[in-house]
Formats: sequence, structure tokens, C-alpha cells
Amino acid sequence: MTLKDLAAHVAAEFEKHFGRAPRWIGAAPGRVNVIGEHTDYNDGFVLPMAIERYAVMAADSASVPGKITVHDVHFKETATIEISGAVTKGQPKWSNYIRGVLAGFQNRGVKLPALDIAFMSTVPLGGGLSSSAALEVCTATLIETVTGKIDPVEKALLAQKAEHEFAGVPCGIMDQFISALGREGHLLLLDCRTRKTELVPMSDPTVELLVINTNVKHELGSGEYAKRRAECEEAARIVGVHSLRDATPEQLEKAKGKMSEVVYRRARHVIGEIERTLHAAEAIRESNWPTAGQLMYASHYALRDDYEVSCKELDVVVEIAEDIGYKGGIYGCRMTGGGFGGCCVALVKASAAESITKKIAADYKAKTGIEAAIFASRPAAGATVVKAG
Ligand code: GAF
Repeated sequence: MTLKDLAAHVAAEFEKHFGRAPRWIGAAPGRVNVIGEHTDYNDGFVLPMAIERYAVMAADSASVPGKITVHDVHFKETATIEISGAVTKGQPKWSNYIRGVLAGFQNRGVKLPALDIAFMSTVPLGGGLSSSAALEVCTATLIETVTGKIDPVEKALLAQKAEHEFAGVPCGIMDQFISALGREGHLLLLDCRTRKTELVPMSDPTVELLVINTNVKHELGSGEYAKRRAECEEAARIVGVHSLRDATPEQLEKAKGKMSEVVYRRARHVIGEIERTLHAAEAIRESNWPTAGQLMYASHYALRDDYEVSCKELDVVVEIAEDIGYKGGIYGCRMTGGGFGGCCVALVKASAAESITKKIAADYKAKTGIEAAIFASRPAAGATVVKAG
């Protein structure tokens, strides 16, 4: 569904539920990370793009003061959020992403208006495509449309804080940044230390990115993510650098004897991945797809073997991609996002995208018994005000 169609649908659902037309509509996309995994919280580089899957909110002022009411169009569930005091965590669980953002605006001194909101998202849940960042950035986009614009970087940071404090996931800055700052036709090379961004054009019509959802739910709250972060911090401390961004492979080798084998492998992934990300950005700038593809495979192997955040189903998808190979139109493939399930991303020849989709779907089903969901996406725009009131 295009953003225009989705916004029209959510507006119609708002009208059905609340009995009048919405005054404001805001949207924010999910993302797929092309390369640069588990580097953001190590001050490294990431190279994600926004995808044509969005969280959308349609809203109007509410007649009852002191409350924001959010109606989830898809799950037919309504959250009522008290805003007369400080916004707190509450039920239903999904409302915490929204609550966290509302609390962030309150902390900036914004007096929240009472609102009725209809909400829907086409970002697959638990697919590692940042459905939560899309919801957070969408909420922030709606609130700023009503109460006054904020800087997009501030907005991304506010959304990240919501994820930390209200969802309990100590994520880096990648997901909220790409959702807030993505640009159509471009990847975003983000330096997570300086927060400097560079838009890397990706509009060559001969290539496409396929997102392959293993339909194995990915869950970052389980503690493995926080564990990886702690292991990286330990490695940096032992090497004697502020973060792994500052460590060279030589420094790591020198310090190898002072750390556990696991911590060493975690650091080896991160240091290699930061290098691969810069290299891939360069390859993509030059439309050197074979090199970009090889770097994607290398990223997957390191995430699988050193960082240990892959899973059997993600590995199966990458193996199928390798079997299809360059001759069959695949340049590269890797798991994307936090891991432990979720999606792979494959860089493919556009002319072969359809046959590749069919082949991956059939082979994945045969090997795992699970139906994969596969779609192509062009790099989409970041957060959008669809209706400004
Ligand atoms: C998740 C996190 F939210 C991101 O910040 C990032 O660390 C990613 O996992 C791994 O690259 O999506």
C-alpha cells in the first residue's frame, strides 16, 4: 500500500471510529539496514534506508481534556493515556512507545494537547524492520505537527530515549535516525559518533533490495542485545579505547590474551563491520554492486560466527541466496537488524527479482516448513507530515 493510500485508509478509519474527519496526519517509515550491524552503539557507521512500510497516525483535538486516546485500527484496541500529569508507562504494552515519546515532549516543556488518534502500521511486527522506531517517530511527527516543529535530530534522540526508558531496550541511534531523516532514493550513511549524515544515492534501476522476512519473531528485549553491548564495552576497556570505533584490528590482536574468547570475537565483528560499512558506502556510490554484495555476505558471516546474533532460518536464507549466486542475479545477502530472527536483505539484479523471490520462497519453505514474506522496496522518505492541519 502506498503512503497516500494508507493515509487515506487511516483517515477513513478515524472518521468511522471518532465520527469526524482528522485534522492532522503524520507518518514515519520502518527501515532495512543494508550494512553496519551492531555498530551504532559502538560509535561506528551504519548504512540503512527507509522502506515503503509506514506507521501512520490521523488525529484531531479531543473534546475531553487531559487524555490522548489512540485507536489501533488493525488490532481494534484502544489506549487511553492520561496527560494531565507526567505521562507514565501503562497498558496496552504497545502504548508505551507512544507514552515514551509523549513524556519526551513533556520533558521539553511542551504542554500536550488532548487528542483523538487513529493509528495503523504496515511495518511487520517483530520482523527487525524497526516497527517500534516507526511508531515512536510517527508519534513525534504528529505531536510536533500539532505543537510546533522540532529539529529532526532532536526528534530521533527523543524517540530513542522513549525506547530506552519506556520499552526497556538499550538500542543505538540507527533506527530512529533513519525513520526521522531518510530520503527517497537514498541510503543514509550515519556516523553514530558525530551524528553526521551523508545521503548515498541508490537509484540505479538495474538493482533492487529484497527484504526476506523469515517469519521467525525477533525480540530484543530478551537480554541478548544488552549482553552484546556490555561485551563490546568490556572489549573497549581492555583494549584501552573509548569505544570500539577507536580500535584497530592490530590493537585487538595485541589485547587478545587479556580477554575471553567470546569478547574477542564480539570486538572482531564490530571492528570489521565498521570498516565494511565504509567500504560498502564507497562501492554503492560507484554502483559497484558485486563489491557491495560481497561485503554483505562477509557481514552475515561475522554476525553468525563472531557476534552470534543470527539464527538457523536467517542462515538458511543466506545459504539459498549463495546457491542462486551471482549468475542467478544475487550480489549479496545478509541478516539485517538486531538479529535472533526477523529479516534478511538481498541485493539483486532488478531483472531477476521476480524469479529470485519465487525461488527463495520455495526453497525456504522446503527447508524450514515456514512461509517467508518477501518484498522489494525502493529507499523511501523519512517521517512525513501528510496533513498539516
Ligand atoms: C536494533 C537496535 F535498535 C539498533 O540500534 C541497532 O543496534 C541494531 O539493532 C543492530 O544493528 O535494531
